[in-house]
Amino acid sequence: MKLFYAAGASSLAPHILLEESSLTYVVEKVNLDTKTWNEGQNDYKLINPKSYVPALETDSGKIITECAVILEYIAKKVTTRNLIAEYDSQTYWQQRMWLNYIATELHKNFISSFRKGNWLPNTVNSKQLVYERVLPRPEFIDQKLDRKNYLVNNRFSAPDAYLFVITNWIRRLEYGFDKLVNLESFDKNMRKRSAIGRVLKQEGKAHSLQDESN
Ligand SMILES: N[C@@H](CCC(=O)N[C@@H](CS)C(=O)NCC(=O)O)C(=O)O
Repeated sequence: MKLFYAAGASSLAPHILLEESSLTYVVEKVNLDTKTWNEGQNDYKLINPKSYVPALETDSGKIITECAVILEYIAKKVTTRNLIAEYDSQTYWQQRMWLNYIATELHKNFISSFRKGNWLPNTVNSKQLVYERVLPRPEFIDQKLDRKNYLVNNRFSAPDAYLFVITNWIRRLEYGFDKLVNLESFDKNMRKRSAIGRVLKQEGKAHSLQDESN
């Protein structure tokens, strides 16, 4: 499998899940400014015409996009790790609800309406606006976590990898975890996982959020 990613973007979630699994995979870094990959030689829109990451090329050559769908695809490929439960079990639907909630209520709400493309906010004003729009959702998750380390049945599964993207963004945007103590300990706990340490090291520095309004 081949994962198309950008450092620190939502593609971090499938990258983590691949590293947690025993699956063989490679990663391809996408330049989201030029929409190219392979050191600027290949047109990324030929991989994903929606022009954002993540995209996954499967072993049979299919291209799958949309973060939550890619996570489910990877999780289902691994039979030994319980990364997603059996279809139609109560646990499966809980996991599906979290994946959808994170995709629609958190991931997209973090996007700044003042920046071109799907970018995180980068000005004082847009950061504040996004904070007000987003905060009720992390507060809801914080209550649900209630001192547990993981979202479902207190064991690591696909939605946790996605939630980590969000806590990583809360850090990156310097919002702080004042009202989000359970999410802060979730974030700390996830950082202790060796797979996550390896992925963060491999991806390196995330795209700059330098304030362009100055
Ligand atoms: N609906 C997509 C959204 C993906 C998305 O927003 N990707 C961002 C990074 S987190 C991106 O590639 N933005 C660059 C752009 O749109 O130019 C999904 O769930 O995968």
